[in-house]
Amino acid sequence: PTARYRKDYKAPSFSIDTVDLHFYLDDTCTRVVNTMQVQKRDDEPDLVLDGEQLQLVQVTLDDRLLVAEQDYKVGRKSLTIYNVPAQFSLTIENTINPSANTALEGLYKSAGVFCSQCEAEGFRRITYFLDRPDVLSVYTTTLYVANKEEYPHLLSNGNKVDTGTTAEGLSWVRWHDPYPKPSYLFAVVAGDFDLLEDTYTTAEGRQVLLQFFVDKGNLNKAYFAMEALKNSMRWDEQRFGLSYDLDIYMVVAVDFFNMGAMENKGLNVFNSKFVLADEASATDQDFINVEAVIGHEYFHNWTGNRITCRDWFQLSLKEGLTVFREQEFSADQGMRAVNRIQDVRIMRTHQFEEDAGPMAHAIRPDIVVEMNNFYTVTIYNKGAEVVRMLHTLLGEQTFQAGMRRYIADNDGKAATCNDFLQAMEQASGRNLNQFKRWYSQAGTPEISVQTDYSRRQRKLTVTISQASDKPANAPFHIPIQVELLSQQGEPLHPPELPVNSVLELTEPEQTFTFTGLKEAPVFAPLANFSAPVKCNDTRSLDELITITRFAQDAFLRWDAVQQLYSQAVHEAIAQGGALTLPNALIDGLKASLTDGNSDPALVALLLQIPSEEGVAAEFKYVPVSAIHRAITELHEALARGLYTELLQAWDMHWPQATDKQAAFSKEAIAARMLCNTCLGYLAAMTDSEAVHERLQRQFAAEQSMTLVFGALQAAVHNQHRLAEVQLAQFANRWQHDPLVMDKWLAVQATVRHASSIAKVHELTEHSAFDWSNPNRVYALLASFSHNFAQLHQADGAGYALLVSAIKRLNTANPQVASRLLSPLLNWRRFNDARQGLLQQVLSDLRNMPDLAPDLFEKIEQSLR
Ligand code: B3K
Ligand code: ZN
Repeated sequence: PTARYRKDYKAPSFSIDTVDLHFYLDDTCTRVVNTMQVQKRDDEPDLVLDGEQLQLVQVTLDDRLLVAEQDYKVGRKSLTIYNVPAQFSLTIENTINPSANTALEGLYKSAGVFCSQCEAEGFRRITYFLDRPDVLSVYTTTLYVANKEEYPHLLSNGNKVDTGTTAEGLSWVRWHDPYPKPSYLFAVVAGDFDLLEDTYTTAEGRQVLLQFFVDKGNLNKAYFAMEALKNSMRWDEQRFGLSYDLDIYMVVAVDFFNMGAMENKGLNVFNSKFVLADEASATDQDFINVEAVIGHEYFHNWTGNRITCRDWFQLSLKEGLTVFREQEFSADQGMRAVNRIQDVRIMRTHQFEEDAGPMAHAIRPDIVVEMNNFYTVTIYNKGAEVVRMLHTLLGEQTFQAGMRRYIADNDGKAATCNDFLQAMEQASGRNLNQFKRWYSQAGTPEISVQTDYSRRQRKLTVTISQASDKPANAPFHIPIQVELLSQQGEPLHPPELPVNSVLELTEPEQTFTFTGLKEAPVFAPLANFSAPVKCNDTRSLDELITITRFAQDAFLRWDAVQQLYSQAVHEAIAQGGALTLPNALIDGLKASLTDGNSDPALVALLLQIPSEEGVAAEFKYVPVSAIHRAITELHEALARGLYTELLQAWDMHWPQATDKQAAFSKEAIAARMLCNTCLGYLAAMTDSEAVHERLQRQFAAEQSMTLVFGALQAAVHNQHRLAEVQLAQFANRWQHDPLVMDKWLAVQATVRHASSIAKVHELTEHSAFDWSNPNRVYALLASFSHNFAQLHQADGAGYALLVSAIKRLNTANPQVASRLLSPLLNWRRFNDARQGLLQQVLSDLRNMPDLAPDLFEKIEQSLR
C-alpha cells in the first residue's frame, strides 16, 4: 500500500459528464454495463480508470470494440485506455460477485438484500471509473432482476423514470438523478421490504415523498425515524434556510453495514440500528441517536452532496460541518446542555486520545494510505468543534451569512476547507489566517490560566498561555468564553469583558485585565467548552465549589465537578492510598439529588464519573491498575456516601420515569436518566434489600427498554447477585431481536472485572453472535476494546483476545478489523511489560499474509 499526499492534488485530466449504468443483478455474477460520456481536460493521452476486484468483459469506445493490450491494459487496480480522443463515449462491461463481498464495500448481498456502499472508494468495486470526489456526473441507472417477487423494490438515486420487462423476461426499473454527483454518492438497493410512506412540503412548496424501507414486520419501528426526518427537514429550513431539492427521499434500513449510515443522494442507506426503534426494544439514547443520524444524513444533502469535497483530504469540510449541524439540531430539540456535555465527553475521552497517539492527524490531514481509516473522531468531532469555534467567534448571524456565501459560491462544486473559510472571511470581514491553523495542525493545545487580584486597584489580571503537545505547532487562535463570579456566586460583567464573554487568545501568552471589582472574583474559563483544548487547572477547592453551585453555564458546573473527581483520582493514584472526596462535593451532590427543582438529566451527568479510558488520557504514562483501583473506589465511595439520597432520588423520579402519558417527553427522559444513574451506584450496595427490590422493580418495567436495560446494566456491572437471572431472562425475552441482543453482548463485555475476557471469548460462540455482522462484532469486541483495564491486563490476555478477532477479520472485513485495532496502537504510553506485549502483537499482525491496507497503515504508524 502506498501513501497519498494532500500537496499532490491535481485536477482530473478527464470529466465524465453522464453515466448510464445497467445492473443485471445476480447473487454471484452481477453484470454491470457502464456507458460514460467522457471529455478530455488537458493533453493527457491515456485515460486511467480505477477498478478493484472486477472481472472485465469488454470495452467499447464510440461503438468500436477495443482490443486488449493494443487499446487498453488491465492492471490490478486500474484500467488504462490508450490514446483516447478529445471527447468520446466509453462502454465498460464487467461482472462482480456480491455474495462473496464480506467487506461490505461496493455492491454486496447480505440477508437477502443487494446493497451498495461507495464512500470513500467503493464505486471502483462496481465498475471502472474516475473514482474521486471531484468528478461530478449525472447518473441514469437501470436495475434488472429475473425474479420480481424476490426483489419488489429496485432502488437507486434520484427519480424513478421508467419500468418494464425485457424480451428475455427480466423486470427492470430506471432511475435518473438530475444533480451531478461524485461516484461515492451513488447507491443501489434491491430487496423485499415493508414500506412506510409520508410526505413533506418544503418552504419552497415542493411536495416530497418520504419513504422508509425496512425489514418485513418492522414497520411500527420506523415511525419515529420518519418524524425525525420531517423534523430535520423543517429545522434546516428554519435555522439554515435550506430546503430539499428532489421530489423523493428514500431511506433503506439494512442489517449488515460497516458504519452508521450513508448519505447517498436521495437514497440514504442506514444501519438498521439507526432507524428501527420502539419503546420496548430501544433505549432513550437509541431514539436520540436515531434522530441525530437521520438529521446528519439529511443535512449532508447540502453540506456534502450539493457541495462536495474536492479530494478526500477535505473530508472534514462535509463531516465536521455536518456534525456541527447535527449537534445544533439535536440541541434545538430541547436538551442543549445535556447534549453539549455528552459531546465534550466524546472529545475528551476519544479525540484527545487519538490526537495524542500515533494516528494523530489534523482535521485536514496531509497524508493518507487507506481513506477508510480517516472517518475518525478527529475529522468528525474535532472538525465540528472547529466549526463551532467559528460560530462562537462570528456569532449566529454572521456565521449564517457565511454559510449563505459558502453555498452561493460553491453550489454544484467540489470544494475545499479553504473555500469554506474564505466565505466566512468575506461574510465577517475578519482575517482567519491564524484560525486556519486548526485545519493544518494536529494535537490538543493546553491552556494555563493565572489570576492576580489587586484590591487596591480593584483589578483582576488574568494571564492565559497556550502550549501544544506537538512542538512544531504555531500558536492557535483560541476563543475562550468566560464567566466571572463574585465569591457569593453572582455573575459579574466588568467593562473589559466583551458582550459575548469571549476572549481571543492568539499569542503564546496574553494578559487580560478587568476593573471595578470590589473583591477577588472567581474566574471560570472555557464556558460551553468554547475550544477543544485542555485546561491546566490550578483552581482551589473553594473556587471549584463556587462554580459547581453558581456558574450560569451548565458545562462549567459539570466540568468543575469533573475536576473534583479527577483531583481525587489523581491524588489516590499518586499516593497509592485510599481515595477521599471533599465533603463539600458530597454535600453538593446530596443537595442536587434531593432538590426537586434541578434538572434530573444534569444531576445524572454530574454523577457520571470519568471512565478509566478518560483518566488514562490524562497521563503521559498510564498506570493501568492504579487507575482501575481509583475508579472502583470512586464509584464505591459515591455509592456509600450518597446511599440515602440516591434511594430518595430514585423514588422521587420513578413516577415520572414510568409515566405512560409523557413517555418520550424531555422530563420523562431526564427522570429515566437519573433513575438509571442512581441504580448504577446503588447496585454496588449488594447487601441492601431496598436496592434489591428496586433493581427488580425497574427490571420488570417491560414497557421501557431504557429502564429494563438500566437495571440490567446496574446489576451486571456491579456483579450484583441478580445479574445472572436477569441476563438469562433478558436473553430469553429478546433472542429474536439481534439489535437488542447487541446490548446484552455489550453489557457483558464491559464488566470491569477480569472475568470479562473469558466471558467475551465464550460469547463469540453464542448464537446471538455472528462474525460476519459488524453490529455484532462492535457490540461484543469493540465494546470490550474500551474496557480499559481488562484490555490492558498485565498477562496480555486482553490483547490476545482482540488480536485473534482482528486476524479473523483482516481479509473478511478490513474496515471492522481496523476499528478494533485502534486501542492497541498507543503502546508507548504503557509500562515495559505491556510495551513488550503490544509490540509483539503488532509485529505479529504486520507479518500476516494479505495484511489489509487499513491495518498496515495503523501498524506502520504505531511501530515507526
Ligand atoms: N459519509 C458516511 C461515512 C462513510 C464511511 C466510509 N468508510 C456517513 C456519514 O458521515 O454520514
Ligand atoms: Zn457524515
